[in-house]
Amino acid sequence: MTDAYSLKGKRVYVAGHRGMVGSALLRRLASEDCEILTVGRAQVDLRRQVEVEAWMAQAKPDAVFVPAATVGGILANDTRPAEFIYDNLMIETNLIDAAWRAGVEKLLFLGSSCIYPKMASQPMAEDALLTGPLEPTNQWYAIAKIAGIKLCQAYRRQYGCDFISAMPTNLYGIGDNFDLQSSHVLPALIAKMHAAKEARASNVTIWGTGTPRREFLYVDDCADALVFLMKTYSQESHINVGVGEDVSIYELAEMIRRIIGFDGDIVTDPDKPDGTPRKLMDVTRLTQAGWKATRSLEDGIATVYDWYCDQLSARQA
Ligand code: GFB
Repeated sequence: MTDAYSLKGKRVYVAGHRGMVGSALLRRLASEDCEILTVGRAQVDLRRQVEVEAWMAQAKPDAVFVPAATVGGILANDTRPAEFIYDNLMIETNLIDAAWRAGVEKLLFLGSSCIYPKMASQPMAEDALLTGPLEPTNQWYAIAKIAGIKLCQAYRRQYGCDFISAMPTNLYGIGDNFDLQSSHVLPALIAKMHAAKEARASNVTIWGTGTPRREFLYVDDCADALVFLMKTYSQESHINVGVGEDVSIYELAEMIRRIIGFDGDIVTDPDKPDGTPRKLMDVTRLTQAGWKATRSLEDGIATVYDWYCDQLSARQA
């Protein structure tokens, strides 16, 4: 941790403000004394260099958060590799280069825990990067996110830009994607169990063996960590953002079943991919810097479930 960077009076651009993380950043930044800048996809497609360059040159932000990305769960990653590699490489390259050209003072790039090797020793510390082969289902996304880290490092070295990277663990929260084909496991299991409860079904099927372990961070905790890092972190190495605790997918399913009040069985489907066996973050550096997550997984799931039910009711009204 080095020099403090103040957001006071700054023009802060959140790229990807309609996404789950971007929306949480807007909520968190509302309590900072700064001017928040956003631009919609209809006006600027972040995959198009000319559009990003023109907007950045005219908007002249002081600080930039880059949560913008094409994201999805294991099946989406596995079946749409071109989108995951192309969109993410373009989005981050355009934003980072345009930020340098526009004289942005500080930029925070957001990656993912899937940058680490499939069989990385656990918990995964920052220096596990590029020490082994990636998980095949999400290598496309991982390669793009690794390139993002390297872009920040390269612009820091060659041009002296204060560009940093944060690697969050699996995120969840309000505003998540609940589409069963493209979502991550947590919203998928909420949607499946809720539907099963409504239909009085006897069981719910979860993909894979249920044995992989995942760590889950509530998105508003993540946004708080990102603002903390924007203000306090200024190093070439990326930094992990997580809680440092994980659960098996089966345990997650049991927790969601209990919170939703579904009393049927949980059935596994080993024909579906498990992905990485375990992705536990080593959050020593973040903890030592003075940041810790506050929301428990149970509490977070209950909050998301309430929000999900409200959305369903609003749609039916
Ligand atoms: O959340 P998820 O899709 O992504 O899956 P990853 C996590 C685990 O949950 C896998 C299992 O072992 C899945 O097989 N799972 C069980 C399910 N039931 C379901 C279900 O109904 N839907 C889904 N989606 N999974 C992603 C990467 O990996 O995580 C991305 O592909 C990114 O690139 C993201 O890094 C954070 O944790 O396996």
